[in-house]
Amino acid sequence: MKTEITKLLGIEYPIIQGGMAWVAEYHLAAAVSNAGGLGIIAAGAAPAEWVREQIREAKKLTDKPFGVNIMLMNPSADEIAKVVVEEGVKVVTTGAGNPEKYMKDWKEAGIKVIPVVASVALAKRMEKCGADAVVAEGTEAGGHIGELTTMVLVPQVRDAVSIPVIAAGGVADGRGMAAAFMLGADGVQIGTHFVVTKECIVHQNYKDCILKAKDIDTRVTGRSTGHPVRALRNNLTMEYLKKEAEGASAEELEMLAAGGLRKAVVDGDTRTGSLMAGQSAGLVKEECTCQEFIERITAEACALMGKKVD
Ligand code: TUI
Repeated sequence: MKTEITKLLGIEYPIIQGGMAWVAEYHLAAAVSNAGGLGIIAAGAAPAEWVREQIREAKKLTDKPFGVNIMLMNPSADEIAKVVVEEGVKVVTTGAGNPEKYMKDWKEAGIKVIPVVASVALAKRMEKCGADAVVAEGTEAGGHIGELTTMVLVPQVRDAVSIPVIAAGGVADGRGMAAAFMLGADGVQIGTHFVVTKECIVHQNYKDCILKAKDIDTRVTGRSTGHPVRALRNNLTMEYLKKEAEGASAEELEMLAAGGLRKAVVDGDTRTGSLMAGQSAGLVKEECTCQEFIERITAEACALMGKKVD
């Protein structure tokens, strides 16, 4: 299936994997790239040397292109920005901020830069400073989110920029993928469904929670601090929302959530861990390999669009 995104990145399917902190390590990234998508290692809040190690491990498992996601609130973002250049990473995606100050170095190194944006203004700014494409991520997504839905964000970003657009937030099957193309996207970024793939190393309890989730089972915490995060409803999100309603300070809220993602991913603590997931969790029905998932969703999308997979 050829689109501007498969051409830009030299991949087989226009599917990139979301840069999910703790979840998206080298096993998942290599599996997605080997299956013909673009796998991504998420730096999350990790130190730069961890990221370097992950890149080296991924290279042992795949000779296909893969990317690194840099979460710009990470205090080590400056160092990680250098590591991706030193290690010859082909693609960088960024989240939770504006990557403008790194752009010159990355472009000089020949890196394809794809910022994740949640607004038209940032998409335009990213095009102006040399981004190769943007991910337009709607509020249906998991983790740190913006306000606009995928349905309204993607076509407005499409109209505002000439570079390729990748739709994210709410895509978990062929219908969502086909819809993304109808909205003007050239590809999709998928997070939540990749959490339940066989190659993903998260604790089985986390996968089971996504598989069991219904349409209304996510909650958004952190609106009061300006850092909204979507995760599956559990003891942590309920406690957090209660404290927010009571007017708790940012420090108190931070203490409550500290280490939550690690607890969910590594320890399988589904009560007090942060089970970040998008609203598409309700569409995720079974664990499968990355290859099975990518082939299925592409075939479904092509059937809906009346296209043959080539
Ligand atoms: O970055 C994400 N999703 C994430 S990052 C993350 S790590 C984390 N862990 C614990 C607490 C909080 C975060 C989990 N999920 N998605 C991409 C994304 N970027 N969504 C929204 C944005 C965004 C928002 C505002 C990008 C830029 C922005 O403003 C930039 C500016 O300066 O104008």
